Amino acid sequence: MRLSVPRHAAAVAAFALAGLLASGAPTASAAPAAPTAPVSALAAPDLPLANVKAHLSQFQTIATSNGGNRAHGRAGYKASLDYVKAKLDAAGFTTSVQQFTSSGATGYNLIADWPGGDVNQTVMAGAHLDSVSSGPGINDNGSGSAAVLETALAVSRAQLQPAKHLRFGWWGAEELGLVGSKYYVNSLPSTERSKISGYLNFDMIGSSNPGYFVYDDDPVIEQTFKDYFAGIGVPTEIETEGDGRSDHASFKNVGIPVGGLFTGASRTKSSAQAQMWGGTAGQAFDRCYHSSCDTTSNINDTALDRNSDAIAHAVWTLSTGTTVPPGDAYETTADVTVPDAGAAVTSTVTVSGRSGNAPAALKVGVDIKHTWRGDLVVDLLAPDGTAYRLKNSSGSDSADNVITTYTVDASAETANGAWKLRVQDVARYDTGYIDSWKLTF
Ligand code: DTR
Ligand code: ZN
Ligand code: ZN
Ligand code: CA
Repeated sequence: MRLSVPRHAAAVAAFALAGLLASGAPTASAAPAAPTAPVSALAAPDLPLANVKAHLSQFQTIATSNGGNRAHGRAGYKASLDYVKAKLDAAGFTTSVQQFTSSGATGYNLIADWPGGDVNQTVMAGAHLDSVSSGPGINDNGSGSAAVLETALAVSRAQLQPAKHLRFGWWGAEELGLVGSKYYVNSLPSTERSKISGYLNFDMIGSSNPGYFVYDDDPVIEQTFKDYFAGIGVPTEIETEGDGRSDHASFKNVGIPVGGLFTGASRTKSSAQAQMWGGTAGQAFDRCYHSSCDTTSNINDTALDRNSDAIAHAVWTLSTGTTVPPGDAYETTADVTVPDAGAAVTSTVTVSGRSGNAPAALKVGVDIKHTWRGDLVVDLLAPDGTAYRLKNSSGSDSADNVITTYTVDASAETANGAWKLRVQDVARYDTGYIDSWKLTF
């Protein structure tokens, strides 16, 4: 825990000493010079699962406070939109609320534009924000709404300046028949529609018995998602029931390239799928689909985490025009606790199927949740044990978390093998854990 009073001199002295020792931490004799550590704008960040879940908690609270749902025409929907809009306004987006009428009630779409980029090539990502009237709609579709929101916030945190213009949308009244997204598309002059180079849709991406489905629509968008999941070693299937079943249909119907992700609804998981993905065969992917039990307890964290990161990957890749060649990202999202002022811990990513050595610009994306990050020393260990210092301790760096991408000259190392991230907390009173980390070749 952070001291309630400023660190006293003795502790500061001890800390500084520890810090100095740590900066000389034993590394392999062949340890090359510490790599530069620029933050790369090209590799998408790992979206913190905790942030996505915090949005879901807000949606749950809103539903609980408004008759148990977030449905079109009910107070819970507008409260959900106001929450999302406030986050985006604070993050520097240009937001607008579009009103429409459906079934005698006023509906709302929320559109958020990230300033900059070529508006003639607009990459759009969206999700429907409404639930059915019978429940809070946390998976359907708080999950998609929260992941798209966190992706937008990550764009702001990174101050991303992609070549293409980025736009995000949260749709009303999808459950009444794609009403909000249809209204948005039909209200766009054809000259504006032609500027949307692709629309990415996310509707149910955290199902409790998840499958990993990729829409089989635009091939470039589809491949971008497939590459991401291949890179983290997760097999995917083509979404076969998706046509017309969610908001991407509104865009597809006017000729805009579309794609998206889905973790399944009321259909049951087959034995083969359970073999592939885990979970329970013969049970629905989401047994609370359109039910009152679609609450924050109805979410599979791993599915939500992976799909959130896949969304960030696709938004970064499709808007910056850079693509990481297929299968070049290797990641782990397993949390590893870092003991306070204790021994170093490691988290392993196994690389296989590659040939030759690692690149001279190996990207090491880290997401370490830790208060007073100055306590931390971080190293990359190559398969042969060679250590590359990524971060030294620094008594004065009191900010929280290490969420960044380092670039390492790993050209002296063979690519295949078990790579490790080693983290040591060298000062007392603050604690944390490795949330995830990723190697991109
Ligand atoms: N219609 C969506 C859920 C849904 C069912 N099948 C698919 C396929 C692809 C995306 C979404 C869906 C809803 O109830 O919101
Ligand atoms: Zn639904
Ligand atoms: Zn839905
Ligand atoms: Ca994570």
